Amino acid sequence: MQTPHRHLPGLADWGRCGVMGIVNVTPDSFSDGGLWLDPDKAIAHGIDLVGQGADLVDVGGESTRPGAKRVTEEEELRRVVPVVTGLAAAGVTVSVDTMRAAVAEAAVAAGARVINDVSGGRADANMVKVAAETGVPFVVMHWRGQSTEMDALARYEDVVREVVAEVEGQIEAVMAAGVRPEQLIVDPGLGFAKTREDDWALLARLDAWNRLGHPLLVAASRKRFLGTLLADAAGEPRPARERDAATAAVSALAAAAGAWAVRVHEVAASADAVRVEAALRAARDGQDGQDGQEGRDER
Ligand code: PMM
Repeated sequence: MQTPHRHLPGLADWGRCGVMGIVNVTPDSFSDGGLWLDPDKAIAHGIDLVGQGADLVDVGGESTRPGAKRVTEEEELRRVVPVVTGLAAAGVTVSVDTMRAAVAEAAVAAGARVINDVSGGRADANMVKVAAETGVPFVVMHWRGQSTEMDALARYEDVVREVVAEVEGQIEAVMAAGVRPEQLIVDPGLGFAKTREDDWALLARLDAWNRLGHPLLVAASRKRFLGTLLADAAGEPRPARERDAATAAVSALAAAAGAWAVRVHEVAASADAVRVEAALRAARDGQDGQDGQEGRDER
């Protein structure tokens, strides 16, 4: 089991797997597109997620669902910055979900404390510089290409080995450009250039990330591999918003595998799940300690 390295610059140590609540300020995200386009609604939703147990809130202004077209930088800035500003002013720990350096930079200036780049610095050549200069935690997710092409890029011989190795290579690249190792968070990128089988294989082997020694973020929430798993008798995938119980189950399992945080749309159930896992972990550790004590008494 991974012992998560939880000390990321500028972030609290939650003492358990964290919960990152999602606020997509987009018209077209696959499960919540259009719900939070209005900045006031988005801010209220982010605050609500914290009330439900989120440790931080991930604000994104561009959908990355398979096939999605890119928005312009101006539009992304217009969506993201007021929401980051409002949430940060309310005391919320904010992460910005963007592939654009200018958006990341503006969001950090507005109070964001994490840059969550699904391309891990590959989509925009200036991103790594912004990550290095701001010094905030930086998510390096496994990514092979933009949403319009990613389904065609899901070709692997050994998905776990290749995904970990590709992220490792990207970590070396971002560190060579000045990002410090303690800033880095890794993420398998479930659903990004992955088949359903690939997603399950990656989830089954979260321990494979231990070797890299960076905190692990797991973002399974409402993704299509869960929809397919829970398909009805006619084979119709379960609708996205009815995948939250399955998402919470993944949250408990990811926490047990030592994940640093899970990224979810519906926070309450995952917040409970990670607390259950933390209690089990503490009981197990306590038990271990007691066993040791008994052993000493016997001697
Ligand atoms: N997935 C989505 C968006 N952002 N960020 C990280 N770090 N990892 C992910 O897997 C990830 C992400 C797509 O889901 P959404 O459209 O529901 O936000």
